[in-house]
Amino acid sequence: MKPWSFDVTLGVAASVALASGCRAEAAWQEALEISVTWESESESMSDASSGSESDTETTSSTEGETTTTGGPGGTMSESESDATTATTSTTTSDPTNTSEPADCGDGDVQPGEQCDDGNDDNNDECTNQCKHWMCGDGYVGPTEECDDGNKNDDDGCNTACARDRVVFVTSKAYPGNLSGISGATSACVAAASSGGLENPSSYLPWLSDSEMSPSGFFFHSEGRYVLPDMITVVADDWNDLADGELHNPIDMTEYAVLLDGGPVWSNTLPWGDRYTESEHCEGWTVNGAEPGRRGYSLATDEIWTAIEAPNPCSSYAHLYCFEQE
Ligand SMILES: [Ca+2]
Ligand SMILES: [Ca+2]
Ligand SMILES: [Ca+2]
Ligand SMILES: [Ca+2]
Repeated sequence: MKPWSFDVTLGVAASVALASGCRAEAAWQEALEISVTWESESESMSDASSGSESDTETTSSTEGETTTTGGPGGTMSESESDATTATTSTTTSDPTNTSEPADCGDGDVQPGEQCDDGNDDNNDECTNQCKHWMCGDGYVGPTEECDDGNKNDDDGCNTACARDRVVFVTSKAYPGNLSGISGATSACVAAASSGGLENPSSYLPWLSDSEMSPSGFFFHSEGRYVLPDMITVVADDWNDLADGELHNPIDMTEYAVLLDGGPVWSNTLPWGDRYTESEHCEGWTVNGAEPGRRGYSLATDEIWTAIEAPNPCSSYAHLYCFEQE
């Protein structure tokens, strides 16, 4: 660098040391160390710049260093230094420019990209930001039911990217002859359709016979189970539903009207397994004195699905209908 700069620095250091009036010796020592370091840096820079230059210029540079006051050598040295700096910065920025810049969407994975499928589809495994799909990114990925990009579990799309599903109790009551679980399914679908619910064909009845039970043939949702008002929460997810305690009773019909309490055919335990082997109105096909198990629509404990004693299949009861996938 410049001898005149060297002098100025020493001068400033000295002034500071004297003004402070303490530890002057240490300050001087520090100033000298700085100047020595600076000078050696200056020399190495000069060496580097002169390495590829002619002998004449090297001599000129040396002359500049030996001059302690400003002069042609100092000025020359400064201009050389600038040139070196300019060259250096150009040289260091060149590799960045020559390496391929990340171009999301070109189909090739470059540094800074997690993936690049080269398409405009945000709902596949690679988003248009060239990131792997994930729950919370605001795009509905391959196995996500929804993704609203927030941390709110109570807005219809939770942080597991699972949506709400509707459960209701039918407004109608039926005797035990439901034409089997398939007939009860038709009743649920018809009710959901009459109530104007979405996905009416996806509803299934909460019923067990000797062959099947909801724990086996129901979709086990990671999302909430809500009443048709889409507000009242019955359970946070399948596991919460199956733990024997509901947040709120399933007491709202497909028309989003509260049912003022009523029995509900089920023969099903809270966790979805069959309650008894035989008390299911013979597969929900008879309406005589045969026994059938029921629940009660205003209960939030296990009674919601499992009243202690059976009732004759000639009696009338409602159905719980659950939206599936
Ligand atoms: Ca790319
Ligand atoms: Ca994509
Ligand atoms: Ca997502
Ligand atoms: Ca949410």
